[in-house]
Amino acid sequence: MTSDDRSFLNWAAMAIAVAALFLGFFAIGRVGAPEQAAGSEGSGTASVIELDLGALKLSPEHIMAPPGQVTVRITNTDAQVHNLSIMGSRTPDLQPGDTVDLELGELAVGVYPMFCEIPGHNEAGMNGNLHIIMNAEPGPYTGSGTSDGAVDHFHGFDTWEEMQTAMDERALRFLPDVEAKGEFGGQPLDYEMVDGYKQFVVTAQLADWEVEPGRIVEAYTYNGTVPAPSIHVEVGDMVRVILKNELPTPTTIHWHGIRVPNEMDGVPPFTQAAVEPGQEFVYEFEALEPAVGIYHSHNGASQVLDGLFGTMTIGQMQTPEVLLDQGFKATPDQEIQMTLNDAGVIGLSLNGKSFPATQPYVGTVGDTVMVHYQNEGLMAHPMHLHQPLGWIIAKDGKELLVPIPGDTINIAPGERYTVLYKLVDPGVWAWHCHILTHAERDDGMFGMVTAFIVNPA
Ligand SMILES: [Cu+2]
Repeated sequence: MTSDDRSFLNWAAMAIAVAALFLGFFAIGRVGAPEQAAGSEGSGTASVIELDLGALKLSPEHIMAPPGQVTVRITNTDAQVHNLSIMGSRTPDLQPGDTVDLELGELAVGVYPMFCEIPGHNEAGMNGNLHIIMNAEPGPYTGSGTSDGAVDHFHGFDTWEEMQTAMDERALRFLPDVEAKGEFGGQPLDYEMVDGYKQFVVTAQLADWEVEPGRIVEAYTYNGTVPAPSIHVEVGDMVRVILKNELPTPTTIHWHGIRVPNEMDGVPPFTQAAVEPGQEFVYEFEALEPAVGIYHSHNGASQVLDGLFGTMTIGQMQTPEVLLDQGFKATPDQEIQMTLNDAGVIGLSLNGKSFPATQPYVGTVGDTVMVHYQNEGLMAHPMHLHQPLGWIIAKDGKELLVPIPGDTINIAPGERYTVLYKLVDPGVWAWHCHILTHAERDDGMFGMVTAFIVNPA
């Protein structure tokens, strides 16, 4: 069901074509490419900016600094606990009166969202942006890097040519840079047959995870990857999952969207005690019904957001008859799990990777592609694949009585949507969240963006 072989063969041919396509899309009006467009390298500037966490509000909401080393000095001036997340770096939870320095490392020109991760606080407006602007004075953002409040058409670049060059260069890192993407998570997890059970071993462990080239975070993982390895079984299988906890904190596994006995549901302290560091817990259940599910920690939101999530599917979803009549194949040419996240150390990401490190997908005109979207983040994300029309065939693993068309499909936290796409036209088709600030910054595409490369038949 994978297209690994074909996609591998296609790479050499496609890389050049893709580079040409992206250039074609973005190069209009491009003039000489100034070296300094990316901004930060070797600038040697170090900035410290002060920021207060007030009552569900950042003060100031927008701050700025020049490219280089950036530290934000954060004080909780409110009466309740807050924290702050920027670019996947996060403060600990700050008690009233606490001050902490959040070191962000070397930042290039761009706009970086920042928000409090305490549930509900971001939604209540506790967010803002860090603007990295050429020659800016560290401090509150004044709109242009100057103090006159003028509109910043070039987003901190001196000219539109420099801005466009930075955007193009960022986009072009996507495909030519396949080598730099590092490991992808979500690979199939092998099992052993033991006593009539399909027995899987899942080790909860800290691991360095490269979210995008050069941005390596200390993630909470199952078996070292984000997402965790994917578990697949058939209806009627007896399933045993041995959870080994090598984390510094207690954890559990909850089988989201999967029918299990109550004592296997992974919710401490109701159904089990939390599995302490160094301990094991054995989950056993019969796979009673088809499912498109998730397995994740149920012991603290941050464990999930920081990477403790993976997919678990039971059985095989069928192409509905009504879509066979429209040229969809009964058996999809490939099946893709696409897990969304937007917080924790992982941040805005598709399958644990942020553009340009996201995995490109490759197919051929005429292919039928089945995609299972799952959302493990804190916000809803309307996922949009350019060009092919998608048909939603299942919601939360249950087949719809009538498929619904959708080129943009909003997926709330915890939801799963199964969508069939028919690849109809060749090209490089962008595939991204349509909350535009989840997909593009002032210096180009980032976060929840990938592409489907469709080769001619
Ligand atoms: Cu989004």
